[in-house]
Amino acid sequence: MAAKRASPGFHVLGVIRYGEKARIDTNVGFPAFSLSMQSLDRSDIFEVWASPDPVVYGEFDRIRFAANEHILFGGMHLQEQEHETLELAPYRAYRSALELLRDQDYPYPLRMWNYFPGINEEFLGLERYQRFCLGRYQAFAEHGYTFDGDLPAASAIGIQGEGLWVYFLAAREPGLQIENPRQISAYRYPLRYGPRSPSFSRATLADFAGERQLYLSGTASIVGHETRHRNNAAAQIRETLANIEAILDHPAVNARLGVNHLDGSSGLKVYIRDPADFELVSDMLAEAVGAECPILYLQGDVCRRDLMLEIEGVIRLPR
Ligand code: 3EB
Repeated sequence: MAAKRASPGFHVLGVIRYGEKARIDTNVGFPAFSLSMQSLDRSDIFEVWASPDPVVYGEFDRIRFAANEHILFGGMHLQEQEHETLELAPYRAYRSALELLRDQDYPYPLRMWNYFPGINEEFLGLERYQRFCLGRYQAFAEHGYTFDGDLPAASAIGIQGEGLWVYFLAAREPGLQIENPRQISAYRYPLRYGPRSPSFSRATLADFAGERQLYLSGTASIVGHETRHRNNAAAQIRETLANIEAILDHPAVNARLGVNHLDGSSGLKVYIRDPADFELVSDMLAEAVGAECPILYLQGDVCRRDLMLEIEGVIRLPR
């Protein structure tokens, strides 16, 4: 997220803005995407991934990317094709992304973001989120990624507009896949959640360029594999915070990061399904999280119908 510390240099890897009109900004030299998601606090905070070291830029297939000697940032937009069901879009997107990573030698995806419309709509017996999971799973499997060691942290959120947006960070060196002891790993969810499980980790811990970064994902109000607190936003927030705490308390995370509170070293993105819940969520987070922690509040549909919100985050600390 937005780099706050003064660094020796400031080179842009990529920028994501949130607003009305979705587009790829081709007038700038770096990958820049605007997604159609409403900012609930009307802020115009946007997301900047920056590098202290010089960056090279490129294009591959439909991907615009930027890389320094440690990490690669890339992003793309794929239209859905007529006469096809949704899963082909994530399948193609992930195949391209994984080919790019192999080609450029950043084979370890750390963090992936996925946005597409109608995530909870059903078509021919499967929810679009389940179809998304089919395509993503297939691409990871074909590229030889294992599901209990190689999966990135991820978000899959329903937005306005058309087509599938995917952006990602990957590294030359592997990150550490972290799972949450309070939750069944998503890649081991029972079949009733869909024919192919969601391919993401609860968090990834990565080291590069003198920094340690933790990417938090999939912290929504799920315990075991079940949604808790249907129709109770306050209780879902508390459960989500308990899930975040469990990740921070994870022995590997605790030993290498030693953070037990979200503060100025963190940045959060909060997706809220119903804008009417914004005030409650932001009040409760203001109490739970240090005031120095930047938070981006967005209207987004979480991938399970009964989940009212989801919090993702990045924590960065000097090593
Ligand atoms: C869950 O645990 C919550 O499919 O990439 C959260 C974060 C969720 C990421 C994904 C799904 C994803 O199933 C939903």
